[in-house]
Amino acid sequence: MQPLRQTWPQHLADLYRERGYWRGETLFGVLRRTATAYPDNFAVVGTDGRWTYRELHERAERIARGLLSVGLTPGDRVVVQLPNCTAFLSVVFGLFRAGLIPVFSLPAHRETEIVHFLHRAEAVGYIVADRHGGFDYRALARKVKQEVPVLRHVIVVGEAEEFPSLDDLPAGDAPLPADAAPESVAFLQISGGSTGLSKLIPRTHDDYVYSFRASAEICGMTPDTVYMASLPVAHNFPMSSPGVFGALHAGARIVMCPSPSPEAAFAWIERERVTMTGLVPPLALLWMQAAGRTTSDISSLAVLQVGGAKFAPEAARRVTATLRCRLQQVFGMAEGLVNYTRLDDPEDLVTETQGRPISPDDEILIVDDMGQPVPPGERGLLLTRGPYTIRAYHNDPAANQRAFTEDGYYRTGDIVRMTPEGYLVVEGRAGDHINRAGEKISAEEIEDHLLAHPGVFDAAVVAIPDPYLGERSCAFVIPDGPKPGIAELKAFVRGRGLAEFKVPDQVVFAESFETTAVGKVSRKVLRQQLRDALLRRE
Ligand code: J2J
Repeated sequence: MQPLRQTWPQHLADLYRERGYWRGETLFGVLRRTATAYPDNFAVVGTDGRWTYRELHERAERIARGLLSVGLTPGDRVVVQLPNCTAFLSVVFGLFRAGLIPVFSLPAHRETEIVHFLHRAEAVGYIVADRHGGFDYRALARKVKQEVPVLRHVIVVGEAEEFPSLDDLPAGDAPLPADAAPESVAFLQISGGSTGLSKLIPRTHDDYVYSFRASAEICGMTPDTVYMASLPVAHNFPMSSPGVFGALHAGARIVMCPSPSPEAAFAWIERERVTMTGLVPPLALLWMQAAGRTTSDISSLAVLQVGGAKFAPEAARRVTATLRCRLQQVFGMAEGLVNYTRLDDPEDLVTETQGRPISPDDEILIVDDMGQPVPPGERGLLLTRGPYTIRAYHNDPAANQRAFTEDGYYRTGDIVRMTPEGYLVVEGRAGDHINRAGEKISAEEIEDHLLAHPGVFDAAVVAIPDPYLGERSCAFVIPDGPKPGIAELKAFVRGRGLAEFKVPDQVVFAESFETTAVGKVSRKVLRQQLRDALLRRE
């Protein structure tokens, strides 16, 4: 099995400890601490229950014992695919307590993605919900199990059918292992991925705990905060910026909202007196629209975070008037760096920038195509390194070569500029992915699926600006023989077992792709040309 590793140069690791960023606390240690400090406070509420900190802690320990007694062993990797529910936390903290390594996938992922995660992580376990959002995850688990024979343990939360169910795990009296080393990898997060399939991101206890502890401080979280996870909680934003983990650190209450639709979410806000939540820009627009005609009392909401994709300043300016709360912009990435506008920042900074980094030791470089720093205030590519930004992906030397500089900076692929106040403004992106309502889609991955269709000679997938989604995906297709139907092409991509958000929104047929005098143009240039031509026509 490929070892899990994430290493910073020794002198920096020493510095991060000396400055108090890395405090040697593990993820489970965070829950143990708050469960000791606030045993009777509610930790989490969702459609499947309401537990105090003491109960959550007990449940996590029970699950840890159960997982070890069915034969999982510390260090094993387990893909977790659960919707927003209280069990998400007991399962994930149970895994942490048992020294097992969660691999976080989203409810939208399907066979192709799950099989990829299982292979890449060499996972032997897969924990799923029974059903959610009209989809049966047990059926998915059956397919996946056939394709991945090394998958030994499928565990279902809810009605398990032929699988073992979470509730029926043996009580087990196996001793639980000692706490993990804080510098060890705690879990694998999934990258947005601009080339090919998603990469796996190893995050350590030390670095991740720092990122959400500092985030909780920046966002003023206290035991009185009621944080609602509106976006899928396995995503890095609602998990850690400051998200549910930040809320657990602060002893706050977590509301697991099963759907981000305004109707569902507003009802939860009223019922639980939610004070803070996070959204992607298209949802923020929907919520603003719905706020005028809702009968729910959402007056408890004090802070709305918006991130994952660029929030237009015009929309940002309307948040406070429509939702009667403060806006906080969040520009982050699962690889590490997270920027926030601060709660006491002047209006212009909050509406026009995407914030500044969490840490004084987040290093930011803005460079041109040659890797040279641009003059202050000019646009360039954002490179970063720091106390919670990874130095390497898991088991992917080619991606590591591309994504990190020799001196350890992560190439974010984002084009940004820095204001005189030191705040970042996201201006665009160099990488070829589509940021569809905060979901990142790799152009290359979808092109590969289209090329598998017998009626497709060539395909190029590009991002097209979209008033609602921010960006939508458009596939340019050169047919091989008679044109396939658009619906058929979409069904074909869907049939390859992909998350629905990856199915092209638009398909445009072309006779050929332009080539330059030199010969075949690069994919990158081609995608740019196609996008520009389409936008000129529209
Ligand atoms: C423009 N682009 C943004 C923003 C992310 C907090 C918040 C978001 C994520 C996330 C996260 C943006 N404006 N406000 O992990 O902890 C785009 C950038 C970035 C990429 C990362 C968190 N906020 N983006 O979105 O790993 O292109 O993380 O590099 O999914 O989203 O995507 P992801």
